[in-house]
Amino acid sequence: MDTLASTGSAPPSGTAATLSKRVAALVGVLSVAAALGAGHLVAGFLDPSASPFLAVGNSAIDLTPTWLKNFAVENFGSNDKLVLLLGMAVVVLLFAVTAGLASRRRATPGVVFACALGGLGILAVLTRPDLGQVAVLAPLASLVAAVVVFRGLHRQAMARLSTSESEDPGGADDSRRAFLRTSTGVAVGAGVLGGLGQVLADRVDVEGSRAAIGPLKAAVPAPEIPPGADFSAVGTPKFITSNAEFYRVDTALSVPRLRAEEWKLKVHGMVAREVEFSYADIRSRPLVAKTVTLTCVSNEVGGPYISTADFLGVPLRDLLLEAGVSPLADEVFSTSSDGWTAGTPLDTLMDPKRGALLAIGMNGEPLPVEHGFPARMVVPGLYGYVSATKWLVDLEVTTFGTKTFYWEDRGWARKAPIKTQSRIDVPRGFAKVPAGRVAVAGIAWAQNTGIEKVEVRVDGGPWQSAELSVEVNNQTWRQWRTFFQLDKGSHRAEVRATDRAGYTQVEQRVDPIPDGATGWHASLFTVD
Ligand SMILES: Nc1nc2c(c(=O)[nH]1)N[C@H]1C(S)=C(S)[C@@H](COP(=O)(O)O)O[C@H]1N2
Ligand SMILES: [Mo]
Repeated sequence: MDTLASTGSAPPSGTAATLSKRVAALVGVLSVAAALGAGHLVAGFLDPSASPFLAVGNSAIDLTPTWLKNFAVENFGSNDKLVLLLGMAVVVLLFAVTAGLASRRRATPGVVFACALGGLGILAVLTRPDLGQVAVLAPLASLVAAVVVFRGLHRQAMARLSTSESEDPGGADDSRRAFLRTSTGVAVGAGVLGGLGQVLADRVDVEGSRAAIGPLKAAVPAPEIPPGADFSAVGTPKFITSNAEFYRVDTALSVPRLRAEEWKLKVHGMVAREVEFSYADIRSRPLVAKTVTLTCVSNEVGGPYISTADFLGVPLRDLLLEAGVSPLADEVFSTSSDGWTAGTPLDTLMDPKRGALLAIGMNGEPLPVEHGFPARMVVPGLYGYVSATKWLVDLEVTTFGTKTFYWEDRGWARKAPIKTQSRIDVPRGFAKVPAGRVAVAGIAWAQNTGIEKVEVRVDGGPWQSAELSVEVNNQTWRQWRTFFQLDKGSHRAEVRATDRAGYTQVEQRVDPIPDGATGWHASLFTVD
């Protein structure tokens, strides 16, 4: 059966009709727009992350080689996802234009392109850990829309050509108008479908659920932050990072939307009995508040991925005790609603002094959506990628190596305690400061061990002990400041911290991968 548009609307014999580049490209672009719109609509019904564009983006994130991911995080920071989406949009646009240009005579190449793009979406959806089989309907809808629209528009464009070459000028106008009408219709339709899909995707009213929670009260409040806990007056961060300023690192292209009302946490695996907790179960327990500094393993020396908050929740230890963990187990494998995973040493979670939390509150509010609403893990002293699972839905008690977790699969260490580190916040690199007594200040951290001493030197001179801020607890950062009398010119300050275990930071720089950066932070600045 040959139903190709080009044969169905063959030009007058003798002339091989060829679409103009502009029209051909337009046919390609409109078909892809229709495909994205249709896929987004179907995904809106099924699962927003089944939208082919998002699914392909998420797969791209998971498949990105580690060096490229690090490059993206380093250079674009929290904008890395925006950059990815824009990059994908450009690639898709180029793809669409190419598909159109390849089909100036016959529709077949474009149909092949459409099938390839649809196939990519299907593959992406099928391999997402968080999507069921039905979700494949979304990229399937895209594929069908792409093929139907491409062939339809192509046929009309060809018809327009053949009539314009015929002797009937009225017919040429009619077919030009018809093509214009269809193109406009497709463009508007794609927008409407996509918009509807977005409305459907947003119908999970997560902000409503969050707002309905009301005040969360701590049975065991965190001690007040004492005066003198930070040196923000000279330019270090405030001791508590506001929720809006708290660093954010995750692989989620669209933030998971979970409602507290439907949320459940399952604890299973090597346990005496499987248990399941609802949000109401958790919040009706005595809630414990704790001030903790979270740190990302990807943080470069001097980097920004460190913040401190008051977290509120229940000890993970209690939940694990209720399930009854096997003495043979040594790992808790946690999974988020979007299929991200982490592996945490069981003994760390069972240590009452460590006080790891299933957190539902952050700085006096329910967890913000981007920080894991309704519930996440907070484990003092471990980098986030092995412990701080957001949008947590599943805890499996198991042994290390039985399954491998997200970043372990990508070359990062299986175990990752936070390394003792320090950072100079003032003077910032390349800052200009007035001559005289110059404040050098910043932060240091050695979660779960505590900071003993911070030393600073300028221009390779003698190390000078800095004044330390009032300690809040050993699971948070400690701030420091000191002063130097400096002449005009450029200067270089360096810092090194010593923790309570007696370890002093070494100068040698090591990259974040596989288990965290080391090295002294230095700041080059000018006095004038
Ligand atoms: N579901 C999920 N949880 C996650 C991640 C993620 O990608 N997905 N990233 C982890 C990493 S690497 C870090 S450093 C912390 C960051 O938590 P924050 O974004 O609240 O600062 O979350 C952890 N929890
Ligand atoms: Mo991280």
